[in-house]
Amino acid sequence: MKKELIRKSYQLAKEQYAELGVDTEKALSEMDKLVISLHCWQTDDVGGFEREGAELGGGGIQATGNFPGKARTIGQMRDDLDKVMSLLPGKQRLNLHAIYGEFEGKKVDRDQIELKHFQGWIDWAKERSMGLDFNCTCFSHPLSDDGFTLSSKNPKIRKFWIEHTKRCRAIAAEMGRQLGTPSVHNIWIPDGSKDTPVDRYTLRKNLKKSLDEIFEIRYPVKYLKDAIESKLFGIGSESMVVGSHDFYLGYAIKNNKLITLDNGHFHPTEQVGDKISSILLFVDEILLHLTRGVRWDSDHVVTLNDDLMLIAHEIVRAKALGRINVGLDFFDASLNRVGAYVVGTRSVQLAFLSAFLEPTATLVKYEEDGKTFERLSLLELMKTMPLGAVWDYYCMINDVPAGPDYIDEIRKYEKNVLLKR
Ligand code: RNT
Ligand code: ZN
Repeated sequence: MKKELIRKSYQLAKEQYAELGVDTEKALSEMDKLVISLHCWQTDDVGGFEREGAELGGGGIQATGNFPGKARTIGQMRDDLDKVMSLLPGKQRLNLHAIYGEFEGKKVDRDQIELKHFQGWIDWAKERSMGLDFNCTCFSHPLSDDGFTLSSKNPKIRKFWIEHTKRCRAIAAEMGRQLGTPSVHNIWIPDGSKDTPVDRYTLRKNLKKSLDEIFEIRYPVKYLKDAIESKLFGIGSESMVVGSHDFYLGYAIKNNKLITLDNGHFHPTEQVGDKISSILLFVDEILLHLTRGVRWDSDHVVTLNDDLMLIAHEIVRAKALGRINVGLDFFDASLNRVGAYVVGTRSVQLAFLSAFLEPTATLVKYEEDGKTFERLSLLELMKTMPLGAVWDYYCMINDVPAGPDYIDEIRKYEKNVLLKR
C-alpha cells in the first residue's frame, strides 16, 4: 500500500473518531501495551520434537489437513516464527510446550526433561528481547492413552505426570528469571470419559491432590505465574471432563492461581467475554487461549468475530489489560500455517484496537440514562467506522506490511521456503 494513501486515510479516520470523542493517537499508544503470546504449535500441528515425525496423538484434540511445509525441526520452527513476527506489528512472546525441547535425537521421557533442553529457546528469546511462556504436555504419550493423567486412579501414572509438571514449572520459572519477565505456565490435561462415568468424585479428588502436590514448591511471581485450563468436552471425553470450569475456577480462587479461558472450551452459546468481569473480581489474572470453535472446539484460525470482539472490549472496558495474559490456541493444518498464524494474530490485535477506539464514556452515559436505543445505535455505528485505516497506519508506523501486502509476503515464503521442505 502507498504510504501517502495510508497517511491520508488515517488523517480522515482520526477526524471521524475525534467527532465521537475518541483519540486515535491514544488508542495507538494503548496498543503498545498489548503483548501477544504466540503458540509455537501452530507451525507443526502440535507434533513436537521428541522424535522425528512426532504427531499429535489423542488427548481429545485434533489437527486436520495436510498443507505442505509443516515445521519438522526446531530450525524450521524458528524460521517460521521469525517470519510471522516480521509481519506483525506490536510486541510478542513465545508460548512453548514441553514436547518442543532440544532433545538432540535422544529419548528423553517427560519425567526426565530439564532446563538444558530449553536453554536454546531461552537464548533465542533473549536475542529477540522476548518473554517465554510454557506448558506441560500431558497428551500424545503412552501414559495418557487411557484418557487419565493427573486424575488417574493408577498411582504410577499420576506420579509420572506430577513429576513432569513439577519439572515444567521449574523450567518455566527459570525462563522467567533469565528473561526478566514472568513465564506463565499453563496446565491443561485431557482427562475425561467417553461414556457416563460413575465415580467422578474420586477422579476430581485425585486431580486436586495432584495439583496441590505440583504447586507445593513456590516460585517468586516475578519468575512464574501458574495457570489452569478447563474444558467442556473433547473427542473421547464427551460425557465428562475431570478439569471442568467449576473445578478449576474453584481451585484458582482458593489457591490464587490464574484461570485460563479458552473460548473453544464452553457451550457454543456461552460467551467468554461475559465471564471476564466476574472472574476478575475473584482472581488476580487471566490467561486467554484465543481460538475459533466451529460447531465444536475445532481450533480454527481466529477471525474478527463477535466472540473475539466481546472479549477484547470487555477487557478494555474493565481497564484490565494489565491483568490479562493474551495467548492464542489454534492449529489448522489445512492452509499455509505461517499465513494462518499471521491472520489470526492480526485479528486479535484488530479486536483490541477496535476496543481502544470505542467511545465507552458516551455509551456508559447512555446506559445510565436509560437511553438504550442510543446505546444500540452507537454500538452499531462503531462497526462501520474506519478501523482499517487506523490499523493500516499502525502497521506502517511499526514497519510491517499494511493492508493486503502481507499476503504476497506469505506467498513468497511459501514458494521459497515451505514448498522446499
Ligand atoms: C486443549 C487445550 C490446550 C491445547 C494446547 C496444545 O483443548 O486447549 O490448551 O490446545 O495445550
Ligand atoms: Zn487451550
